[in-house]
Amino acid sequence: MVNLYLWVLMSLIVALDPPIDVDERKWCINLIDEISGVAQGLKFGLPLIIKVGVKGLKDILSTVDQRSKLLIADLKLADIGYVMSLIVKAIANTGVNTVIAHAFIGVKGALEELSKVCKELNINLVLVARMSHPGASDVMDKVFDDLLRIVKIVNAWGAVLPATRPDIIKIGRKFLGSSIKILSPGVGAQGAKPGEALCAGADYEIVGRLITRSKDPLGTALKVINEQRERLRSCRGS
Ligand code: BMP
Repeated sequence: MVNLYLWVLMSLIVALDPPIDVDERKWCINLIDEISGVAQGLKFGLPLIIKVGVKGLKDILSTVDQRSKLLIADLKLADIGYVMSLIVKAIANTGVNTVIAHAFIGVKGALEELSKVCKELNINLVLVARMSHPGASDVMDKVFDDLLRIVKIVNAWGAVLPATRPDIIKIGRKFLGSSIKILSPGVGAQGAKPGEALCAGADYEIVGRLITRSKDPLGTALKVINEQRERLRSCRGS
């Protein structure tokens, strides 16, 4: 088996969603400085991007020294293809290499166009197929097969599936095969334990508040990695 430790080291994505009452630029740069050595990816969402803008995001990303990392703009795009393409083009020169859009908007006139633009810009496209909060069952569960089908038709680089529902990750992995990455949020603050999503077939676990709101973000990130490794060891054997 591939070295479990190395594999786990490549599985943590930290979600940087600054609280409302901080200097978000400083907050992000300090956290990146502290944890980026142990995180394979950093996810920047709308709470940050709305506040600092595209230029601010570019400044923040210029402090990340390893370009091999996943630098994700979590835009949760859900619009017509023309508008989503404008948004991705506007953010492309910040240094992000991955964007997130919703699968439910469908292919024609929307995701097919977005996917083409992402390919031209060398940006990974990740589609949300099922969210991590309890209310995702109101609609998303009813159309989950369709959402997975869309991820496959678009040939997205990755899919978001919930760490809070390992059963759903297992179904997603079976349907999507091994070439589409699975990114799983919901670890820590939303209740999933580190490693549970990896055991169910995810490639990455997205962790936000558990790490970013901790008094010791690096120590907590290392604990998460350790717990991921322990859980993987017991679910897969080492
Ligand atoms: P936290 O670990 O603090 O709960 O953060 C989870 C992150 O993952 C947030 O940035 C959120 O936007 C994102 N996310 C989620 O929680 N559930 C989803 O289904 C999709 C997400 O992108």
